[in-house]
Amino acid sequence: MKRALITGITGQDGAYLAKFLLNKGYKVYGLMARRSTSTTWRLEFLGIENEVDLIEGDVTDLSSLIRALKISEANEVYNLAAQSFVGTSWDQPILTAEVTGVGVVNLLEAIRLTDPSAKFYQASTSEMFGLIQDEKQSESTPFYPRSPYGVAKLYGHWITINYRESFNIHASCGILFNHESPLRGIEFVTRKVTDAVARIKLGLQEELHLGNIDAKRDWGFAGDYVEAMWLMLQQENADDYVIATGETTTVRDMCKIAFEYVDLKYEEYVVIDPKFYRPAEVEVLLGNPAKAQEKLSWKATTSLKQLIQMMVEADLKRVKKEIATKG
Ligand code: NAP
Ligand code: F7E
Repeated sequence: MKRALITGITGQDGAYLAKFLLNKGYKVYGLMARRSTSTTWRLEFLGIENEVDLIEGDVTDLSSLIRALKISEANEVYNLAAQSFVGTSWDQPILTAEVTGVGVVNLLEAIRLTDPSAKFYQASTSEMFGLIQDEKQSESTPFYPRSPYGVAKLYGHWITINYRESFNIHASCGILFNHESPLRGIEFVTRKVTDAVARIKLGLQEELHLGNIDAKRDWGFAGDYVEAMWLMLQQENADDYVIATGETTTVRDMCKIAFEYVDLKYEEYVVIDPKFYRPAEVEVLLGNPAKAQEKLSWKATTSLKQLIQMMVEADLKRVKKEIATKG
């Protein structure tokens, strides 16, 4: 039986990846940071909270990573842990550097010290392209990060490549473009919109305050993207891959899809609020996933419309439940 260790197992991707690996017959371990309240709601949503082994630890604490690797004896290590919200990275740049950047080298060092034959996946990001240097971003596009988060991820990206080249560790980076789901954190724009659509439709909210709705993103479904992570670690040689849909849409048009699904017009509810503008914006992202398609036979299969509808449906269900519970 193959054994996997997932850092960030309580996050959106961690939960979907855990479910995916369990379905493949893996023994799944998850590194879980200690918080004062429970963080397992996503694992519960997917019905796998009792099927994974959770090990307490933090990517900023090398000793906890060594302990987690020793307990799990993992053949595959997926590093998904991060301070992943771009907006917060300007308010907590040092924490972001320590968790999202230095956390990566901590885990790579822990692998070197325990079992260097373990395969490693690093969650790199399209945020590293930032101020884009090619119209369609691929593995050869130069990076130009625009946020402390993007800068921290760039360190994680290059240190992963460096450990592959220096120590022959099977370490791959997935440069994933935005991917969403009903398990997306509420602060990210898609989920903020689908939650608001549900609340407005059910009479609990009147307006939706947003920032730059002209920004464009290449949005896919997280459930599709975790398969690409696994595929990377099944290759004979480690490498880096862009994972994207190859289509880009404005926040405005994404809103339109969400509101229209419940027969509402976004123009009547969206209020532009400067509070949500960022000190430096990534205006447009559009990925070229040709390499992943050719080498991994991977392709995104969920359209943005299907994704947003799935998210609105899930939020309608949640909000109805909330109303019923409150009486
Ligand atoms: P997420 O929902 O924000 O999950 C982040 C996870 O990291 C959570 O489980 C969180 O634990 C954990 N974490 C935070 N600080 C930690 C620490 N110091 N030690 C250990 N664990 C810690 O993110 P996601 O959307 O699933 O994304 C997964 C990874 O892919 C992240 O690295 C993200 O930066 C990257 N990525 C995401 C996207 C995207 O569009 N979703 C695109 C490209 C790359 P708590 O639950 O306790 O907070
Ligand atoms: O913003 C604009 C905002 O926060 C998308 C993370 O998973 O993907 C994610 O980062 C766009 C930006 O995601 C609001 O300015 C407008 O242009 O949903 P987001 P992100 O910043 O693209 C990358 C690939 C990651 O790696 C990250 O971890 O939407 N926008 N108005 C808004 N964004 C938010 N959050 N809230 C607004 O009110």
